[in-house]
Amino acid sequence: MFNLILFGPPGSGKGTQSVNITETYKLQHISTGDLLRDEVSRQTPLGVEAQKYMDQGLLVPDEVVIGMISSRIDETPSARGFIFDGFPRTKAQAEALDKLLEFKNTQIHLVLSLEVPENDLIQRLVGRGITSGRSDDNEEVITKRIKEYHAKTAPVADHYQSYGKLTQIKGDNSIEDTFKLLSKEIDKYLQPA
Ligand code: B4P
Repeated sequence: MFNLILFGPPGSGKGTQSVNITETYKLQHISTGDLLRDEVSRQTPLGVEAQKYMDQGLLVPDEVVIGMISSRIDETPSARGFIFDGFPRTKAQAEALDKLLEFKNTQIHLVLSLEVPENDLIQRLVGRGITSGRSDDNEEVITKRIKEYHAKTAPVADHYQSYGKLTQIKGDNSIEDTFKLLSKEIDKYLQPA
């Protein structure tokens, strides 16, 4: 089993690149953003709770997200591996994920961190907001999301750096060129399926 975290600030391209990686390497894709938006659209009790945070550009509480991840991993016990997209986003989530995987006799093998200048992030997300209708893609909320990233999510990189698992990837090239850089790193562990 090979487990990968795709890491980076809002709009760095985690979701975009996860699609390519999932197809090429046949990994199971787990996006907490997608899972939460699905709960919101179905207006489940979890979704109603999560929406209050997401609409303000804040992170959803750790216990909500960790529970969701745990059941998703259990759904596909025979997976070739997982790609975690947008998770973990806090040090508490990272520690919970490490424990969860240890319990399943596996671990995170690689963390690829997409590096994109802040101006590009804002431009991309404002652009996405025009077409996606996402309530968190307007300039005021985007600024809050980036602030939340620096305060709570950036320390996750240090956590994996301390285990020698973090590799930084230049993320402001085209989608295709960024994918090539990511693939070069993944190929060291796993061949395309
Ligand atoms: P997410 O859904 O994870 O999304 P994101 O950070 O906004 O974007 P991503 O990095 O995936 O960018 P994308 O590829 O779409 O989070 C949304 C919210 O959910 C959070 O704010 C939080 O409230 C909540 N949440 C999620 N996970 C959580 C967790 N673990 N704990 C607590 N709360 C959580 O790309 C963005 C745009 O850029 C797209 O339009 C794309 O087309 C474009 N783009 C991508 N790559 C490009 C490139 N190379 N060049 C030009 N444009 C590019």
